[in-house]
Amino acid sequence: MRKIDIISNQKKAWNVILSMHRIKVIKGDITSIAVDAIVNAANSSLMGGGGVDGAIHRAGGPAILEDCRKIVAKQGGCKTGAAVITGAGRLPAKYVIHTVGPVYNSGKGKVAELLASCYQESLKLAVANHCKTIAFPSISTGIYGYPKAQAAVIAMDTVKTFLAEDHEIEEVVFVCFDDENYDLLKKESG
Ligand code: AR6
Repeated sequence: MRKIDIISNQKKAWNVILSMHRIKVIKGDITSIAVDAIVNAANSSLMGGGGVDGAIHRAGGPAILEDCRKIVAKQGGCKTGAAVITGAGRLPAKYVIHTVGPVYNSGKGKVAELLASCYQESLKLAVANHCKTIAFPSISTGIYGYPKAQAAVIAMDTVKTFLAEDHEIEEVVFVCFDDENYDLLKKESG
């Protein structure tokens, strides 16, 4: 290996270590978190649902659904692995980024890549909208049935890799609703 490649690999490893300090794992309700953007685990209709999606629309009020309707009118919903952004209504956050996780065992596409894409696309949209802080729920690990341990590895690896390349985002918060996700993400964050 050339010396320049060794230095470049060392720099990458160092950036990954530094990115760990910009990641926080907490237990709680994402609707109460005051960050620039919270992420919603939505469905492709963008018309609301159960789980964290229902909680965000209930707490944020009708303004979020109004923004979602405008997006649907323009582009007809949101594909699995993609993300869109709306206002946050009455929530303490400034924006809601709606992403659609894969249904585990749906047989449609590569679920791991689609789940990673949810985190990547949400982070890209946050940067494009000048967000410095962003909070994620554990996408796909509820109604969509993704095994929590596998989802935690994908979530953490994807965020660490993104942060190592990006220097705009100052903090990523994983907001876990249950003990199992909290323990898994805490383990992966170290
Ligand atoms: N704050 C943080 N996390 C939460 C909250 C909350 N208030 N409520 C639930 N969770 P899910 P999915 C956690 O089912 O699996 C909806 O109907 C929950 O414990 O909300 O991606 C959509 O419209 C779990 O770990 O999302 C879709 O149809 C995680 O959030 C479908 O569910 C994700 O669980 C999406 O399913």
